[in-house]
Amino acid sequence: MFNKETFKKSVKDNVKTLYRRTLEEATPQQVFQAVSYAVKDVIIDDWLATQKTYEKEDPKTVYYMSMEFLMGRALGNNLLNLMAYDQVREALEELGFDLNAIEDQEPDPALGNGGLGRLAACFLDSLATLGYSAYGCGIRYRYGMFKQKIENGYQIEVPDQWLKDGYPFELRRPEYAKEVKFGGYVRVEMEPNGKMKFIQENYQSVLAIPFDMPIVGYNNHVVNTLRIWDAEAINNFQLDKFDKGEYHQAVEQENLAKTIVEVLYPNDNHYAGKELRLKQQYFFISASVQAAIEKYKKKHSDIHKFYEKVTFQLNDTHPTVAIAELMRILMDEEGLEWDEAWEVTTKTCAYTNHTIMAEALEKWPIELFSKLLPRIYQIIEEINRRFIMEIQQKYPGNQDKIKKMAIIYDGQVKMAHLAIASGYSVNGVAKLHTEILKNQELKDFYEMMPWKFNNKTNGITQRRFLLHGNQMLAAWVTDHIGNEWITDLPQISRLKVYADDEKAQQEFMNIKYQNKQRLAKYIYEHNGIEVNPRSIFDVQVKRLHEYKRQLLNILHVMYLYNQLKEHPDMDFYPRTFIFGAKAAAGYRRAKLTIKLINAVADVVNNDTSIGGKIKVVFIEDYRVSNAEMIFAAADVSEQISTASKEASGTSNMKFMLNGAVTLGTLDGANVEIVEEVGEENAFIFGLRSDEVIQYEKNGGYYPMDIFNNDQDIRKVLMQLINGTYANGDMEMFRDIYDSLLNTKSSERADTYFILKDFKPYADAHRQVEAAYRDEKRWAKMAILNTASCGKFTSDRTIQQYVDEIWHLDKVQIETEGL
Ligand code: 4GP
Repeated sequence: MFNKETFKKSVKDNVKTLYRRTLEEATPQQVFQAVSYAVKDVIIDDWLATQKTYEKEDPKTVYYMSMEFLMGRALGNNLLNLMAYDQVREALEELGFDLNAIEDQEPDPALGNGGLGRLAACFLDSLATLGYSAYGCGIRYRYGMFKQKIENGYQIEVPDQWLKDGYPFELRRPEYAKEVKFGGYVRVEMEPNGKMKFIQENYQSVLAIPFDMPIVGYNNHVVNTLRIWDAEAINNFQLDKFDKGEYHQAVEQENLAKTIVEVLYPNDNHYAGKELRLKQQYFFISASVQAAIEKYKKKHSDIHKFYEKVTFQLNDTHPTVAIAELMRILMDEEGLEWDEAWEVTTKTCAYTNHTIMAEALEKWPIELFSKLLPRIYQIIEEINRRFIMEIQQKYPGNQDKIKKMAIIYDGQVKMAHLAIASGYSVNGVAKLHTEILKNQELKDFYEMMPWKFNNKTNGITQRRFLLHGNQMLAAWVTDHIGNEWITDLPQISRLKVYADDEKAQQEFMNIKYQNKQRLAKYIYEHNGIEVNPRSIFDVQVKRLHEYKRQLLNILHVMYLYNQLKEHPDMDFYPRTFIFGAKAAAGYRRAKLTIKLINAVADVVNNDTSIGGKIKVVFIEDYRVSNAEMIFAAADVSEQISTASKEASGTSNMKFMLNGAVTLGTLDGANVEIVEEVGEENAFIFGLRSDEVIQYEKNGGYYPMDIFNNDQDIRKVLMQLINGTYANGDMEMFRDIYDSLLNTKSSERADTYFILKDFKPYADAHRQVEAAYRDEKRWAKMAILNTASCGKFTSDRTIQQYVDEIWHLDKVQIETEGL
């Protein structure tokens, strides 16, 4: 139980033991550490109680395997979930500190890129809050997602040294270390009983050391574990190796350990094909699978029933080697026959697909794969052989099916095919996405095994993105409908009765205004740009990717600016266009788009002739912590991906929760958002997914027609190559211009249908402006958005995974006696 006085004492003691300082002498970072250790103390009791309960009740456990967990800061969130936020704030005030300022000292653990990694974090929060036994399994990257600096308008990547001061919420668990082996060859031995034994020899290995982070459930004493693996050399410079002349091997092992967990690959929706990445994948998977089996065996003697107590959810294809690793351990270490091991494996592993972008599909060259993971490769070959036989049986003589579905084909190992052939469930992340998987991308697989396919529309945790991120609105919601929404978001629909209530409208919009002021202050402090909190805050924050079409957004800003210059007296409601986005370090065009946004910002923001009616802001280093503040302050949520390309999107849900109105295409979960809130409370434009797919089948469209016939668009595009936004440099943005019009390259012109959707987008913006001018209408729309987002809680998503895929048992924690 939380006790204020004990807590204060614990903070003081921590500063003393950690830093040999008094509280008065401590730096802000040291105070943060001391406070966090005091909070961890409180958590540990529940953590122990949870593990005790799990041991006693032996519930089925999900291992959520993911290369990425984009957790965001833990301190504030943990306090809220422990129901101790207010008391700790008071305790700290009494000690002379401001909790918000202390929270700001925490580095953002950014062990993920974007959507898929943040989804994993929301899922862990929901699993704990709903009372399910779960582990997150991942990698303790020494450097997470890079920090973004903007210099001269360009993105600069700066290493994210999140561990430099030590991270107080993690716990090193060397007693659970596991060895992971790479390379060498497989020797086959015949055992006396005639069984073949496969032995990996001459390999290099590393020691995987788990670090556990507590995942605190909301007000229920459940504390689950995020287990991220660090690597250490197995035998630090063995002297006998020197003697035997194996110096080289010893150093190599040491290097392998150092490099393997060094850094997160900063790609979103994109596969880079690097050997080190495959090493990372096998590293954390092998350690996690070994740990899961070891834990199971502590309580159970029959490994054939492993799947009754354990399930592995593979977060995209990155953890797919888990399938072969489980087969390997079951056969080579537990002595199961192939068929027995296959039965266990195929009842244990399930796969989530997060993207249909072709460039994101993982395909490993056989040579690289088989060298690095010789035994795993053998097993995949055998899975493939048997799978092809199945295909042949079902479609006799149909070579085309084999070509399209084989796991190994054309010299490559196709990880998605392995996951589908071997998993018991394949799910997409929004209705539309799942339909596209079934009818287009994975059609052949769906036809062959329809029962595996299912949809789990994504969700987000309202505890971080409303209760923590927007405390004023959270309090207002609770005042009106009570606090059940915190664990039962559909209750928020009870706000609907206030949608027409003038007082409620004013209060709601006043909170929005205060949140806009807070963001305006942040922008002023970080960008030196003054923005008007009375203007429409129109926001697009997400990874920078061509399919997400930040380019469409900024081209539209250029168009509006032209309009304003041509018609200085036009009626124009002031607009602030806010962007936040990291581009993968090697993604040239995405980085150039960032430059373009900043270049437009420079010109527009400094043009006094338009009287500040348009402002453009690029928020540096978009990440979970500033996202919470940005969502709270948004009026308009830009969700403008080319229809069919965004699997779900989750920022759309975070905006909606905070009362922003969606301006978007019918893509991903936008479709379901509109279903919930009603078309009249969103602004939908542009090509539909089936239209996009049809164009793509026909080789695209001819954007030059639009360029030739639409003077507004023509003018905007010409400004890319006449130096308007580049101090006269006509080449700076030519690549962008070319990508939209030029057919000379192998690339299709305007792959993402930006010009095609431009005018409908501009029209939708006009509707947004008109709606915003009508204050009551807007307030009503905003309230209805918040009130209609009940479906989009990750609690609902997780409950569906539990009911329809995992079948976990719900647990209640007994805290008596602690
Ligand atoms: C993302 C999808 O792009 C996004 O639509 C979805 O909401 C998110 O996963 C969670 O399901 N994909 C990735 C990726 O992050 O790297 O493929």
